[in-house]
Amino acid sequence: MTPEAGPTSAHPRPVAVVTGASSGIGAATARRLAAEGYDVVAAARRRDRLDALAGEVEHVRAVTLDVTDDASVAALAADLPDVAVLVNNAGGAFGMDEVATSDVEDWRRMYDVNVLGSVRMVKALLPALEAGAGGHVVVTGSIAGHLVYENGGGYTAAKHAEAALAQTLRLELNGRPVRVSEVAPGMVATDEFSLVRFGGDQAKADAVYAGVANPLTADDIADTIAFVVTRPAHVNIDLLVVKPLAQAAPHKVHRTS
Ligand code: 8X3
Repeated sequence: MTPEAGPTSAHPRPVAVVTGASSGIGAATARRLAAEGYDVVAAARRRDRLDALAGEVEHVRAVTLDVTDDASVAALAADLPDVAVLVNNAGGAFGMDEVATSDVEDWRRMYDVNVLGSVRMVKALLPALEAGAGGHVVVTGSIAGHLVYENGGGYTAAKHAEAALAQTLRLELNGRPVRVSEVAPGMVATDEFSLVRFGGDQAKADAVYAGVANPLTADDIADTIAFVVTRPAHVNIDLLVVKPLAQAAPHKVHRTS
């Protein structure tokens, strides 16, 4: 399932599907997996961004996908009979509020895109992941899936559920040729994660990373995902938690100013 030699007509590139590939970690992962020898299906809602990525990077193709829509997921799966890697990366945080004042709709949206989006993709692609040489499901989780923090209830709950999904899937697929891994990043400075979380408030988004010498980048996480999927087929990395040196815990971040 890992590209071991250059692709030939007898050994075409294995397919990697990356959701949420229009920006941030997803886009970086699409680029990196193409460089690692995969034929990458870069999937997301924003087709213009995907087309730009596919136009720029060889072996990346754009597919419009909304992971919250059953029909959209089914349409993607219909064209993919053999998939080596599925990176369930689509997701995000909406809102930063105490439970008492939080918006239930934010909780619902976070559960839908982070958790149910991954469930839909796994259900739809499992036959393709079991085809050929077998496959690998990677969940882009978060430290928020393993710890909680004030004002993060809806997001930490969704990310805990994603971690539970990965663990459950690993149990249920035992004995079948599909690896299951979770990569759980801490603070990653991307263009959109915090901006979306704070509803477009750039000042609040910038404050998340203020004074932090070197937050992780999307490429750091793409590098980690590439490492996980390029291990030999019998090696299953269950979980990798990745934080910048400056971050000891979600709430314990060294800032120089
Ligand atoms: C992003 C990390 O600390 O904002 O998943 O929850 S955190």
